Amino acid sequence: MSKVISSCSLNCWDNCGFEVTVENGRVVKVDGDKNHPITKGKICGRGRMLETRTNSEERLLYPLKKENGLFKEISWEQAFQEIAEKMKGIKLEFGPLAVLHSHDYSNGGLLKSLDQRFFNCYGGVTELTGSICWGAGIEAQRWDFGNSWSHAPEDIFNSKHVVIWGRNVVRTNMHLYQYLLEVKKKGTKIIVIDPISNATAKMADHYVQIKPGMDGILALGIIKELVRLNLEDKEFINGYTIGFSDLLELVNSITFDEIVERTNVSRETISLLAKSFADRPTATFLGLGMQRYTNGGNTIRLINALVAVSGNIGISGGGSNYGNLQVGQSFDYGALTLPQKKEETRTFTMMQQAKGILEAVDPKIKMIIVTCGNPLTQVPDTNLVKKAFESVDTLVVIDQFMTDTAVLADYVLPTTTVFEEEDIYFSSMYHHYANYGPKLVDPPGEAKSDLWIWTRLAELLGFGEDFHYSRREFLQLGLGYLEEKGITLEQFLENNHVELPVDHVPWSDYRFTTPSGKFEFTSATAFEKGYNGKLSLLFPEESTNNELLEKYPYTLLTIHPMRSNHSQHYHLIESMQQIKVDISIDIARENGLSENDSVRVYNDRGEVKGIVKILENAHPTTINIDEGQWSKYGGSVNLLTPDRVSDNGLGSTLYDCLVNIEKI
Ligand SMILES: Nc1nc2c(c(=O)[nH]1)N[C@H]1C(S)=C(S)[C@@H](COP(=O)(O)OP(=O)(O)OC[C@H]3O[C@@H](n4cnc5c(=O)[nH]c(N)nc54)[C@H](O)[C@@H]3O)O[C@H]1N2
Ligand SMILES: Nc1nc2c(c(=O)[nH]1)N[C@H]1C(S)=C(S)[C@@H](COP(=O)(O)OP(=O)(O)OC[C@H]3O[C@@H](n4cnc5c(=O)[nH]c(N)nc54)[C@H](O)[C@@H]3O)O[C@H]1N2
Ligand code: SF4
Ligand SMILES: [Mo]
Repeated sequence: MSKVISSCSLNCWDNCGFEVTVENGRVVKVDGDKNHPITKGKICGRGRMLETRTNSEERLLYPLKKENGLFKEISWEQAFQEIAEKMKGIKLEFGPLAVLHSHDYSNGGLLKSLDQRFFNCYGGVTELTGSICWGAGIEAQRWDFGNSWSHAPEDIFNSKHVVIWGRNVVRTNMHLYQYLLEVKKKGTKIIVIDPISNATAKMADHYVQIKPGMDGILALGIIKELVRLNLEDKEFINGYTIGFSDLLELVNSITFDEIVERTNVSRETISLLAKSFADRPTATFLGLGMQRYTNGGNTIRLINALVAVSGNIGISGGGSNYGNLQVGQSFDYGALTLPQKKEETRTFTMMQQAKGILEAVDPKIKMIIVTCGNPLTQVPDTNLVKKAFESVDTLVVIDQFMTDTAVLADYVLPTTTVFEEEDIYFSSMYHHYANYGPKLVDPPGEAKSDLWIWTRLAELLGFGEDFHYSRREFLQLGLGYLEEKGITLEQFLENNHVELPVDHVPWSDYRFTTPSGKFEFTSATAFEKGYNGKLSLLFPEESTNNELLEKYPYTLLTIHPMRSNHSQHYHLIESMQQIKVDISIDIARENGLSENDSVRVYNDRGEVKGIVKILENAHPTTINIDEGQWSKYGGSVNLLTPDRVSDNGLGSTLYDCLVNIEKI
């Protein structure tokens, strides 16, 4: 028996260090690495269950080919010959863009990006842009600051106030929760802004219940109050920003009464929030909740504007903390993915990949290859996604399990889990430590790593030399400029985790990477992209549409499940294999519903059925169904969600979704 330090691979804020027990060539237990500086030995059930995922009887063990509607096992040799043959033919007849690479980011390994190397060397396929996850917010940060960078986790000890805005910390970011518990003890005031009084709200000093999608209007209200009280940071505004007069114009275009009506947040609370922001330093931790609306980009920008006006940018204990892209930006993706090899490009947005597939001409999509993603469950408007993925000649899915997407495939290729391959893991969401994960056990059956699959296919397609590197050589390529800063692969092997050289307090020199070099209330980048660049009054699309509201009066949130990472754990936890429909007390009363009643939730896009759970304290119009459910257990909730893109073009509008409910 041995205990080895490794890493979580799941797409999560926390990127935990693991201590994995291996016995007789088998992973038997996953615990936390007590020496990890941020995650300190604590991990969640999803991480622990990577043991169950690895040892599961349901793992895919052999390459599969669908014939007459049934899967049959084939050899790797046959799978590669047939797939390579098709890829050659498609390239010759239609060009490489007739292949679509559909993916998400379910594994945080550095070498997972080698799929892009493969597709670039093939000639450049149709790729996905934007992000269902956080695209609207990332684009907002780029417009305002020039980049999306966060403060180091420990900087929270310098904050007088901490605002958790649309982030479900207890569920999704457990180590931030640990920090909240610590700073609360020493007197830091914690504010949670969320339509649902979640577990984080319960420990907060103030819980602010907001109408879904109205956070930008609330931020504007707080700015209005700061200005009224003469509490804005004039030095920062005058010295280091542009566009403040545009913002003031917007502030003056709306009354406090209208703000209260739109947000359902009281005038007193707006005043309290203004005073908390002015009593610096105040740290704002933005989640992804309020940017998954049609107005999501503008919402995040208005919150940034509030953080700027209150003088909380570039100071220790402050910040508008969203994604921490400086983590991923530390690595040399160019060296790994070889973008210069691309001969042609075409992009679909991640949200509207289904429309992209169905509407593509010149060339049409002939083949889709899916890696690190499960679009049939995770991408909005499932019925349309299904139609699109069924419409192509060849669908290849690389996965560990027979997911809803894999079920539709013509070829399913079985791949490894985190403990069966060596990699370096990081998350560009929160802290800036990257973890080394060694290969601990052999994969079951004939499952092979994604890299092995790309390498064999590359050989058959004539660019094998681009893959003639060992994993360690690839890791070294990815470390790129880090080696110049003294960070080497050897350090990862010796220390298990390495601190990346990033700013702990971003923008402390007030030199922003925007076109003007200043914080931009009015964005030149946006203007260059064809938007007007000004902050504006924007509202969610569906919940402000009166005609739609008559048919579908409730807002459906589809937040992340506690015990599963998206779709990755449902099939392993029996108690999760039923849809739970969380409803506000008001909706229960209006519809005569009680706990455990069976209900149907529906709109024009689809319906799902589930069992009622009544939320103790939620905005009166709110329903929630956790995302990620498999179709065999009644999912996916994306049967109901819209595929509209966010206002800045790159995010999703998953929570901008009206539904109705009825007892069945
Ligand atoms: N347990 C678990 N943890 C995870 C994941 C998982 O699947 N399971 N996934 C990981 C990934 S990929 C991501 S992106 C992160 C996401 O982590 P979070 O940012 O926490 O994302 P959500 O689950 O969408 O929850 C967001 C919160 O926003 C609230 N919300 C919804 N609409 C609004 C609104 O209009 N205004 C405000 N103020 N709040 C709103 C919801 O009620 C919820 O409390 O979690 C990561 N961690
Ligand atoms: N309604 C609704 N939909 C959502 C969300 C929401 O809040 N509400 N959240 C969105 C967000 S934030 C995100 S990030 C996405 C996540 O969407 P996805 O990333 O598609 O979801 P996952 O279920 O995490 O993983 C997808 C698949 O990757 C496989 N996989 C894991 N590791 C590997 C690997 O190493 N190689 C390969 N080839 N496959 C692997 C898993 O087995 C799984 O089947 O979902 C989005 N969809
Ligand atoms: S899922 Fe997140 S919190 Fe859980 S072990 Fe993995 S990185 Fe840590
Ligand atoms: Mo995500």
